[in-house]
Amino acid sequence: MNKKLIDFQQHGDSRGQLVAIEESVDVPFEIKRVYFMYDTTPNVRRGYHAHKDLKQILFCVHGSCKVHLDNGYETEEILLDKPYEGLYIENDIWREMYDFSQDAVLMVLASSHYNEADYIRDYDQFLGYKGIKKV
Ligand code: T46
Repeated sequence: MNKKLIDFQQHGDSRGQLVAIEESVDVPFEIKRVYFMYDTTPNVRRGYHAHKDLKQILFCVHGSCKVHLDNGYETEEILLDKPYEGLYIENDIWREMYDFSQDAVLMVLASSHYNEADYIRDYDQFLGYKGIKKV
């Protein structure tokens, strides 16, 4: 699976924690976009798509959520519950986000501007795009 969990440095002292993220230093791409989601409806599942050309790092900066990843051959469930931990995902991975805690804030750093044409929102198309035959 083309993904990595990255622990970013925490600059903690008696006042609390601070995490700094610098483009091309801590993050292996140019940061073109930042978005975040919060107030997620209970039991909601989001995502249900893959990207053709996008690198992203997902942080649950508050609360927790899970991410289902699927590269067409194998799946993984990742728990994000630490504000300093980032889930780096590259192209061609189907993702779904779920089990959001009520207070969850999921923040994403992305390597490109928003482009709907980069999304593959149909699972069978995703398998076809990857050249995987359905059994
Ligand atoms: C991803 C996962 C982790 C914008 O206008 N600009 C943006 O940058 C984004 C991300 C979304 N939108 C609009 C498009 C939709 O009308 O916001 C609405 C919700 O987006 P979407 O249904 O794609 O959200 P999720 O949570 O299913 O997926 C998002 C990202 O879209 C996606 O790239 O990898 O989070």
